[in-house]
Amino acid sequence: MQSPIRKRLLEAFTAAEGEFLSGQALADILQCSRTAVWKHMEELRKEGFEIEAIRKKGYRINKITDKVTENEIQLGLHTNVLGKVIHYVETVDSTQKVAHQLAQDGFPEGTIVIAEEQNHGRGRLMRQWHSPKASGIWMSVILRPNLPPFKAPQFTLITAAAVAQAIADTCYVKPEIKWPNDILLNGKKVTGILTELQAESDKINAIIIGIGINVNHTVEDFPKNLRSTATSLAIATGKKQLRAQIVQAILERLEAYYQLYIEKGFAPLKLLWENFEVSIGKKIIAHTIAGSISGIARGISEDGILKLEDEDGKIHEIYSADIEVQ
Ligand code: BT5
Repeated sequence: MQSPIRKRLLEAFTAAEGEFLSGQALADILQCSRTAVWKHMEELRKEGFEIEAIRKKGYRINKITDKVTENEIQLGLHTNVLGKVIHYVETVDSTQKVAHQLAQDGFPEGTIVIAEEQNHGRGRLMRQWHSPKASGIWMSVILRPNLPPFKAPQFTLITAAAVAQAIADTCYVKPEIKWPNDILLNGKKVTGILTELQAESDKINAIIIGIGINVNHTVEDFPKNLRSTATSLAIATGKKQLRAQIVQAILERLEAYYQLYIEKGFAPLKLLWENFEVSIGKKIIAHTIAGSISGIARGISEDGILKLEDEDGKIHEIYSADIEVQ
């Protein structure tokens, strides 16, 4: 984990919004010597940050590399809770697994786990999630809402709306959400969301939200069986994207949407989600564990449950399924 002094240093540069900070000002903020400040700046330089150091003006951090370390994410992150504790690992089996452990160990709300690579990234129903090195965002977020467990599925939709908006803001494309947990670009999956729970019968202890985004993959980076259904932000936009910047945008959006949800309930979030949704009003097949039902998607309830009208006009409430839009 990052040292508290490093954290304060990056917070100071975030607050400076690209302006120079003098060695003395930094020494005062961090309560250390100017030599110690210089040492910290050198360490950041070694990690790949571009540091400008000008006599009488001080330091400025100009550029970030395309890594998703604590430092990269923290520099320029404007949140109060989400991402205040960042657990970065190069390689991991699944960030979900690590986040579950941290949640059990009492790590606070807003803690994130992020990895360059996952060996056993997972989707729903223990499906595999392809998570190769350095090309995607493989992240889990711990939230601790004071709510009953049946509200948890709403968090998939809140997260989908936040991630879709963050992608739109950083990559200038309009993603589409397919209920409940897919985000698509040009009809192909760019993001999957996995919401898991630690709860007692009437109370959530922690929600672990897994977010997987294909960022800089080329078509060849996907295994053959995914090439016709998966895409990346780089493929869709024609250029490489900075992962840390997207992570920051997601954390900022998710924090704002989460706060809105706690204050006003699901209704405003439903509207934000519907901005990006593509299957409502269309003929769909819902593949559930109990079998498949086809009909027209009539929308979602105030609790985030999909309403599907079959040929006889009967409305089915779908809690979890894979949706095929026809
Ligand atoms: C999901 O499941 O879409 C949820 C994916 C969540 C992944 C994140 S990464 C960070 C965190 N740590 C984890 O271990 N997981 C979370 P589902 O709707 O079940 O979709 C899984 C299906 O998507 C697979 O069966 C494949 O068909 C397909 N798939 C696998 N990897 C993919 C990828 N990288 N891009 C697009 N589709 C993929």
